[in-house]
Amino acid sequence: MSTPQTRLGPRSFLLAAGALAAAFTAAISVSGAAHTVEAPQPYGALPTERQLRWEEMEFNAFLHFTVNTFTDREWGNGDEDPSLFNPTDFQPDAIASALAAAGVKGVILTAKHHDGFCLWPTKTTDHSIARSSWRDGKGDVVRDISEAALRHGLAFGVYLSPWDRNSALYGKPEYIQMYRAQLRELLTGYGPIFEVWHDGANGGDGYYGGANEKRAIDRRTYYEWPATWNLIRQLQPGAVIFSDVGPDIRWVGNEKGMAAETSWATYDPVGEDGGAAAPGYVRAELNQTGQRNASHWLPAECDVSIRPGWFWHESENGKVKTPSELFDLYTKCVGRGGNLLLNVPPDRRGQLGEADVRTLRAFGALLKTAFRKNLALEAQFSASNVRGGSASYSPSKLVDGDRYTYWATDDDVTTPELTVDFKHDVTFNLLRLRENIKLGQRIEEFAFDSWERGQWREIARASSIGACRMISLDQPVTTRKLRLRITKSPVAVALSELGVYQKP
Ligand code: FUL
Repeated sequence: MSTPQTRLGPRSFLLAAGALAAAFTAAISVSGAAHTVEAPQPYGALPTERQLRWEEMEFNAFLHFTVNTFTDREWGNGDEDPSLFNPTDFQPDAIASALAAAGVKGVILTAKHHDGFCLWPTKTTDHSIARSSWRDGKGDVVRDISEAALRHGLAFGVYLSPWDRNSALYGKPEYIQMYRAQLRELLTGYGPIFEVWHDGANGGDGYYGGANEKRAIDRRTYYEWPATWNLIRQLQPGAVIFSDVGPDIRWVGNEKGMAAETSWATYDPVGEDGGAAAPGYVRAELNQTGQRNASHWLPAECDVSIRPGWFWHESENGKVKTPSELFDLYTKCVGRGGNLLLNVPPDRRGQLGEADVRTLRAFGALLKTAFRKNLALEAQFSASNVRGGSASYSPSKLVDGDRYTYWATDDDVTTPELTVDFKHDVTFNLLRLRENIKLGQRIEEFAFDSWERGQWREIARASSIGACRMISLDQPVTTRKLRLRITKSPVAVALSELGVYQKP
């Protein structure tokens, strides 16, 4: 008896081969399709979820407001009479609305500055708003600002100065308990907190409950920071913690509102003596640049005031920064991978000054106009390499408005080029790039060229990219074609945005 196989004639074989071929073609098109090309491996230190949310904010505001507003000082001594705090016409909604108009995403209030005066009715000390004449001691500025922020779509954060020049306990272990109790009140009583801010000014002269002396503390050990940060994690797991050394966000190392030209998001802070670092005890010059290939994702926040001082002073009413000065800072901070924290101090009425509000509104309008139209949206891209030839990693991802979809190259292609053909002449003076930072900070150097008189001319060259890199050109460029060259990267690229803009 013959077996079934031996009964197959030549015609059946052809049919089978055809079916096999069809199956094979299907397999090819599946493997060429989006999901089967493996994503690049992440590189180096990576941001946490809470850091990603913070990176997406880019621009936040600071409100410095306390007894100093009424004494015309920058640092109160701690012996101020609480009744001094008495805003005549506090308007939290007007403040929040002016900040929102500027494009701010979150607002951080000085709940307590170095003078120790608490802007909420704390149970930890009677040096607070409860003893002020304002609203017969029944007011709560933390509550009012946090609620106004919510109404205007802004996230809310708190600044709680570790240094307290009022407290008799400062310098003793008991003060740390008091500081943590204050944090507990702030982090449990006022809704979600997006950022907790610890400044680095620590110890020195003060009132200290009447002792009027100098109290030095060891900035590395006194505050037992890790335990305090754990408490914050427990109470507000979504909040990022800012200080000179993180653990989530690092101070940029200056108060000018700008990061260094090359500023890495990765950083391992170094103490003044070259050993362990702590808030108030760090090599600030390194904070400006971060470090390539450090072991922590620790992006920079650039704090700066819209006026010379952090608090409101009548004498500085004519010294408010202009919208174009703010735009310049924005490109040197947000455009170097940092977040801008712009301080706008309320005055003795409890409102922002007229000039400050004008600047905020004009700056917001300037931002909107500058980024209204990405000229690359209608351009045609051609890349020297696309990962696995897959549509999932095509350069079209650079203009889809999503920070986490990206143009990627094959693993062995680390210096690709991308040509952007606008199909007609366009004029621009501002370029923006983003990496998909979920895969780390990858690219080390890149350059842009414009097509002029039949050849490429280099118009910019820079280094770190990360969450955002802006290139502001001194002269506008008019061209039909732009080329991006990645000139140094240890691994395949994962770029998520290319923006080409004409700022007015
Ligand atoms: C510093 C403080 O000493 C200033 O008064 C201000 O609050 C600034 C933002 O942080 O450490």
